[in-house]
Amino acid sequence: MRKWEMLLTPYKQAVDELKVKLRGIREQYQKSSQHTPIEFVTGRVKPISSIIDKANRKNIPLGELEEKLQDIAGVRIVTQFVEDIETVVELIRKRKDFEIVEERDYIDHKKPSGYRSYHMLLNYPVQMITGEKKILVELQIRTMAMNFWATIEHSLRYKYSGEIPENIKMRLQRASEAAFLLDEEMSIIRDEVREAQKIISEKQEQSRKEQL
Ligand code: 0O2
Ligand code: 0O2
Repeated sequence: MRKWEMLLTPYKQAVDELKVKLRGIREQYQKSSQHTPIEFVTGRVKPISSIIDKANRKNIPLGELEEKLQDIAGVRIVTQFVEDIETVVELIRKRKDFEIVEERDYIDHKKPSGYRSYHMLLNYPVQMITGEKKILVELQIRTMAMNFWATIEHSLRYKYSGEIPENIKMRLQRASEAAFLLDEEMSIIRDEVREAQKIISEKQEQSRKEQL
Protein backbone atom coordinates (compact mmCIF):
# COMPACT_ATOMS: atom_id res chain seq x y z
CA MET A 1 0.00 0.00 0.00
CA ARG A 2 2.87 2.29 0.93
CA LYS A 3 4.47 1.56 -2.48
CA TRP A 4 1.26 2.55 -4.29
CA GLU A 5 1.11 5.77 -2.30
CA MET A 6 4.71 6.58 -3.25
CA LEU A 7 4.00 5.82 -6.91
CA LEU A 8 0.79 7.86 -7.06
CA THR A 9 1.93 10.96 -5.12
CA PRO A 10 3.48 12.77 -8.14
CA TYR A 11 0.42 11.85 -10.24
CA LYS A 12 -1.86 13.53 -7.73
CA GLN A 13 0.42 16.56 -7.69
CA ALA A 14 0.35 16.75 -11.52
CA VAL A 15 -3.47 16.51 -11.66
CA ASP A 16 -3.91 19.13 -8.92
CA GLU A 17 -1.47 21.57 -10.55
CA LEU A 18 -3.00 21.18 -14.00
CA LYS A 19 -6.52 21.69 -12.63
CA VAL A 20 -5.43 24.99 -11.05
CA LYS A 21 -3.64 26.13 -14.23
CA LEU A 22 -6.48 25.24 -16.58
CA ARG A 23 -9.15 26.70 -14.31
CA GLY A 24 -6.95 29.83 -14.29
CA ILE A 25 -7.36 30.11 -18.07
CA ARG A 26 -11.13 29.99 -17.65
CA GLU A 27 -10.97 32.73 -15.04
CA GLN A 28 -8.85 34.97 -17.27
CA TYR A 29 -11.41 34.69 -20.07
CA GLN A 30 -14.25 35.41 -17.66
CA LYS A 31 -12.55 38.48 -16.22
CA SER A 32 -12.01 39.86 -19.70
CA SER A 33 -15.71 39.27 -20.55
CA GLN A 34 -14.74 37.09 -23.50
CA HIS A 35 -16.43 33.82 -24.32
CA THR A 36 -14.48 31.18 -22.42
CA PRO A 37 -13.56 28.09 -24.45
CA ILE A 38 -13.38 26.18 -21.14
CA GLU A 39 -16.69 25.36 -19.45
CA PHE A 40 -15.19 23.25 -16.67
CA VAL A 41 -12.13 21.25 -15.73
CA THR A 42 -12.04 17.98 -13.80
CA GLY A 43 -9.31 15.53 -13.03
CA ARG A 44 -8.55 12.34 -11.22
CA VAL A 45 -5.85 9.84 -10.43
CA LYS A 46 -6.99 6.42 -11.62
CA PRO A 47 -8.07 4.26 -8.66
CA ILE A 48 -5.56 1.48 -7.82
CA SER A 49 -8.07 -1.29 -8.67
CA SER A 50 -8.63 0.23 -12.15
CA ILE A 51 -4.86 0.55 -12.66
CA ILE A 52 -4.40 -3.15 -11.88
CA ASP A 53 -7.36 -4.17 -14.11
CA LYS A 54 -6.12 -2.14 -17.07
CA ALA A 55 -2.52 -3.36 -16.62
CA ASN A 56 -3.76 -6.97 -16.65
CA ARG A 57 -5.97 -6.33 -19.67
CA LYS A 58 -3.10 -4.77 -21.61
CA ASN A 59 -0.41 -7.18 -20.33
CA ILE A 60 1.59 -4.37 -18.75
CA PRO A 61 3.98 -5.56 -16.01
CA LEU A 62 3.43 -3.57 -12.78
CA GLY A 63 7.08 -2.41 -12.94
CA GLU A 64 6.41 -0.67 -16.28
CA LEU A 65 3.24 1.20 -15.34
CA GLU A 66 4.84 4.64 -15.42
CA GLU A 67 5.90 4.35 -19.08
CA LYS A 68 3.12 2.15 -20.42
CA LEU A 69 -0.09 3.11 -18.64
CA GLN A 70 -0.71 6.55 -20.01
CA ASP A 71 -3.84 7.60 -18.14
CA ILE A 72 -2.93 7.09 -14.49
CA ALA A 73 -3.27 10.88 -14.30
CA GLY A 74 -6.30 12.18 -16.22
CA VAL A 75 -7.48 15.74 -16.68
CA ARG A 76 -10.57 16.69 -18.64
CA ILE A 77 -11.55 20.01 -20.21
CA VAL A 78 -15.20 20.34 -21.19
CA THR A 79 -16.26 23.00 -23.69
CA GLN A 80 -19.59 24.34 -24.90
CA PHE A 81 -18.88 24.27 -28.63
CA VAL A 82 -16.84 22.01 -30.94
CA GLU A 83 -14.95 25.10 -32.16
CA ASP A 84 -13.78 25.73 -28.58
CA ILE A 85 -11.86 22.44 -28.67
CA GLU A 86 -9.53 23.79 -31.39
CA THR A 87 -9.01 26.99 -29.35
CA VAL A 88 -8.12 24.94 -26.27
CA VAL A 89 -5.78 22.66 -28.27
CA GLU A 90 -3.95 25.75 -29.59
CA LEU A 91 -3.66 27.17 -26.06
CA ILE A 92 -2.19 23.87 -24.84
CA ARG A 93 0.25 23.64 -27.78
CA LYS A 94 1.62 27.12 -26.98
CA ARG A 95 2.41 26.35 -23.35
CA LYS A 96 5.97 26.01 -22.14
CA ASP A 97 5.32 24.28 -18.79
CA PHE A 98 4.98 20.75 -20.26
CA GLU A 99 5.64 18.79 -23.44
CA ILE A 100 3.05 17.20 -25.72
CA VAL A 101 3.97 13.59 -26.40
CA GLU A 102 1.05 12.62 -28.63
CA GLU A 103 -2.35 13.80 -29.85
CA ARG A 104 -5.29 11.52 -30.67
CA ASP A 105 -8.23 12.93 -32.56
CA TYR A 106 -11.30 10.86 -31.77
CA ILE A 107 -13.51 13.65 -33.12
CA ASP A 108 -12.59 13.40 -36.79
CA HIS A 109 -11.96 9.71 -36.19
CA LYS A 110 -14.61 8.61 -33.71
CA LYS A 111 -14.18 5.22 -32.02
CA PRO A 112 -16.40 2.29 -33.13
CA SER A 113 -18.30 2.65 -29.82
CA GLY A 114 -19.38 6.17 -30.85
CA TYR A 115 -16.88 7.84 -28.47
CA ARG A 116 -15.72 11.33 -29.50
CA SER A 117 -13.08 13.40 -27.72
CA TYR A 118 -9.67 14.98 -28.39
CA HIS A 119 -6.84 13.44 -26.38
CA MET A 120 -3.44 14.99 -25.70
CA LEU A 121 -0.76 13.05 -23.89
CA LEU A 122 1.42 15.39 -21.83
CA ASN A 123 4.78 14.95 -20.16
CA TYR A 124 4.34 17.11 -17.08
CA PRO A 125 7.29 17.95 -14.76
CA VAL A 126 6.54 17.68 -11.06
CA GLN A 127 8.99 19.06 -8.49
CA MET A 128 9.61 16.33 -5.92
CA ILE A 129 11.90 16.54 -2.89
CA THR A 130 14.16 14.13 -4.77
CA GLY A 131 14.24 16.36 -7.87
CA GLU A 132 12.12 16.79 -10.98
CA LYS A 133 9.96 13.89 -12.15
CA LYS A 134 8.17 13.81 -15.49
CA ILE A 135 4.67 12.39 -15.33
CA LEU A 136 2.44 11.27 -18.21
CA VAL A 137 -0.97 12.94 -18.09
CA GLU A 138 -3.87 12.20 -20.41
CA LEU A 139 -5.77 15.38 -21.23
CA GLN A 140 -9.24 14.82 -22.69
CA ILE A 141 -10.92 17.75 -24.41
CA ARG A 142 -14.58 17.39 -25.38
CA THR A 143 -17.88 19.26 -25.64
CA MET A 144 -20.64 18.95 -23.06
CA ALA A 145 -22.60 16.77 -25.51
CA MET A 146 -19.60 14.46 -26.03
CA ASN A 147 -19.08 14.37 -22.26
CA PHE A 148 -22.72 13.50 -21.59
CA TRP A 149 -22.51 10.58 -24.02
CA ALA A 150 -19.15 9.33 -22.69
CA THR A 151 -20.30 9.50 -19.06
CA ILE A 152 -23.46 7.48 -19.77
CA GLU A 153 -21.59 4.94 -21.92
CA HIS A 154 -18.89 4.63 -19.26
CA SER A 155 -21.51 3.75 -16.61
CA LEU A 156 -23.09 1.13 -18.90
CA ARG A 157 -19.67 -0.34 -19.68
CA TYR A 158 -19.13 -0.64 -15.94
CA LYS A 159 -22.58 -2.16 -15.34
CA TYR A 160 -22.06 -4.81 -18.04
CA SER A 161 -18.32 -5.32 -17.27
CA GLY A 162 -17.39 -4.16 -20.76
CA GLU A 163 -19.87 -6.46 -22.55
CA ILE A 164 -22.69 -4.10 -23.42
CA PRO A 165 -25.65 -6.00 -25.03
CA GLU A 166 -26.04 -5.45 -28.79
CA ASN A 167 -29.38 -3.61 -28.58
CA ILE A 168 -27.97 -1.13 -26.05
CA LYS A 169 -24.80 -0.72 -28.14
CA MET A 170 -27.00 0.19 -31.11
CA ARG A 171 -28.94 2.73 -29.02
CA LEU A 172 -25.64 4.23 -27.84
CA GLN A 173 -24.48 4.64 -31.43
CA ARG A 174 -27.70 6.44 -32.24
CA ALA A 175 -27.27 8.59 -29.14
CA SER A 176 -23.72 9.39 -30.30
CA GLU A 177 -25.13 10.56 -33.66
CA ALA A 178 -27.69 12.66 -31.78
CA ALA A 179 -24.92 14.24 -29.67
CA PHE A 180 -23.03 15.00 -32.89
CA LEU A 181 -26.11 16.70 -34.35
CA LEU A 182 -26.62 18.64 -31.12
CA ASP A 183 -23.04 19.94 -31.38
CA GLU A 184 -23.66 20.90 -35.01
CA GLU A 185 -26.91 22.75 -34.22
CA MET A 186 -25.29 24.62 -31.32
CA SER A 187 -22.38 25.63 -33.57
CA ILE A 188 -24.81 27.19 -36.03
CA ILE A 189 -26.32 29.47 -33.37
CA ARG A 190 -22.96 29.93 -31.60
CA ASP A 191 -22.69 33.68 -32.25
CA GLU A 192 -26.19 34.29 -30.86
CA VAL A 193 -25.44 32.23 -27.76
CA ARG A 194 -22.07 33.90 -27.19
CA GLU A 195 -23.59 37.37 -27.48
CA ALA A 196 -26.25 36.46 -24.90
CA GLN A 197 -23.61 35.04 -22.56
CA LYS A 198 -21.49 38.17 -22.91
CA ILE A 199 -24.42 40.37 -21.88
CA ILE A 200 -25.11 38.14 -18.86
CA SER A 201 -21.46 38.06 -17.75
CA GLU A 202 -21.14 41.85 -18.08
CA LYS A 203 -24.27 42.28 -15.94
CA GLN A 204 -22.89 39.89 -13.32
CA GLU A 205 -19.54 41.69 -13.28
CA GLN A 206 -21.37 45.04 -12.91
CA SER A 207 -23.42 43.87 -9.92
CA ARG A 208 -20.33 42.26 -8.37
CA LYS A 209 -18.56 45.63 -8.55
CA GLU A 210 -21.59 47.41 -7.05
CA GLN A 211 -21.54 45.05 -4.06
CA LEU A 212 -17.87 45.83 -3.29
P1 0O2 B 1 -17.28 8.80 -11.06
O1 0O2 B 1 -18.55 9.42 -11.51
O2 0O2 B 1 -17.48 7.47 -10.42
O3 0O2 B 1 -16.26 8.74 -12.15
P2 0O2 B 1 -12.24 19.64 -7.25
O4 0O2 B 1 -12.65 19.62 -5.82
O5 0O2 B 1 -13.34 20.09 -8.18
O6 0O2 B 1 -10.94 20.29 -7.50
P3 0O2 B 1 -12.62 16.78 -7.32
O7 0O2 B 1 -13.89 16.92 -6.55
O8 0O2 B 1 -11.55 15.90 -6.76
O9 0O2 B 1 -11.96 18.15 -7.68
O10 0O2 B 1 -12.99 16.15 -8.67
P4 0O2 B 1 -13.20 16.76 -10.13
O11 0O2 B 1 -11.88 17.16 -10.65
O12 0O2 B 1 -14.26 17.81 -10.14
O13 0O2 B 1 -13.78 15.52 -10.91
C1 0O2 B 1 -13.45 14.19 -10.67
C2 0O2 B 1 -14.41 13.33 -11.49
O14 0O2 B 1 -14.20 13.60 -12.87
C3 0O2 B 1 -14.15 11.88 -11.32
O15 0O2 B 1 -15.37 11.34 -10.97
C4 0O2 B 1 -13.76 11.31 -12.67
O16 0O2 B 1 -14.64 10.32 -13.10
C5 0O2 B 1 -13.94 12.41 -13.62
N1 0O2 B 1 -12.77 12.70 -14.46
C6 0O2 B 1 -12.22 13.91 -14.55
N2 0O2 B 1 -11.21 13.94 -15.41
C7 0O2 B 1 -11.08 12.72 -15.89
C8 0O2 B 1 -10.19 12.17 -16.83
O17 0O2 B 1 -9.34 12.78 -17.42
N3 0O2 B 1 -10.35 10.87 -17.09
C9 0O2 B 1 -11.30 10.15 -16.49
N4 0O2 B 1 -11.37 8.88 -16.80
N5 0O2 B 1 -12.17 10.65 -15.58
C10 0O2 B 1 -12.06 11.93 -15.29
P5 0O2 B 1 -15.54 10.55 -9.62
O18 0O2 B 1 -15.79 11.53 -8.55
O19 0O2 B 1 -14.37 9.65 -9.41
O20 0O2 B 1 -16.82 9.72 -9.86
P1 0O2 C 1 -11.47 5.41 -17.18
O1 0O2 C 1 -12.37 4.57 -16.36
O2 0O2 C 1 -12.18 6.43 -18.01
O3 0O2 C 1 -10.34 5.95 -16.41
P2 0O2 C 1 -8.09 1.86 -24.20
O4 0O2 C 1 -8.35 1.92 -22.73
O5 0O2 C 1 -7.20 0.77 -24.63
O6 0O2 C 1 -9.38 1.97 -24.98
P3 0O2 C 1 -5.94 3.73 -24.61
O7 0O2 C 1 -5.26 3.22 -25.82
O8 0O2 C 1 -5.26 3.54 -23.30
O9 0O2 C 1 -7.39 3.17 -24.56
O10 0O2 C 1 -6.18 5.25 -24.77
P4 0O2 C 1 -7.40 6.09 -25.29
O11 0O2 C 1 -8.42 5.27 -25.98
O12 0O2 C 1 -6.81 7.22 -26.06
O13 0O2 C 1 -7.97 6.68 -23.97
C1 0O2 C 1 -8.41 5.92 -22.91
C2 0O2 C 1 -9.47 6.69 -22.14
O14 0O2 C 1 -10.31 7.42 -23.04
C3 0O2 C 1 -10.39 5.76 -21.41
O15 0O2 C 1 -9.90 5.45 -20.18
C4 0O2 C 1 -11.67 6.58 -21.32
O16 0O2 C 1 -11.58 7.54 -20.30
C5 0O2 C 1 -11.66 7.26 -22.66
N1 0O2 C 1 -12.33 6.41 -23.65
C6 0O2 C 1 -11.75 5.83 -24.71
N2 0O2 C 1 -12.66 5.12 -25.42
C7 0O2 C 1 -13.84 5.28 -24.81
C8 0O2 C 1 -15.17 4.80 -25.09
O17 0O2 C 1 -15.45 4.09 -26.05
N3 0O2 C 1 -16.13 5.19 -24.21
C9 0O2 C 1 -15.88 5.99 -23.14
N4 0O2 C 1 -16.90 6.31 -22.35
N5 0O2 C 1 -14.64 6.43 -22.85
C10 0O2 C 1 -13.64 6.09 -23.67
P5 0O2 C 1 -10.26 4.06 -19.46
O18 0O2 C 1 -9.02 3.36 -19.13
O19 0O2 C 1 -11.31 3.35 -20.22
O20 0O2 C 1 -10.77 4.34 -18.08
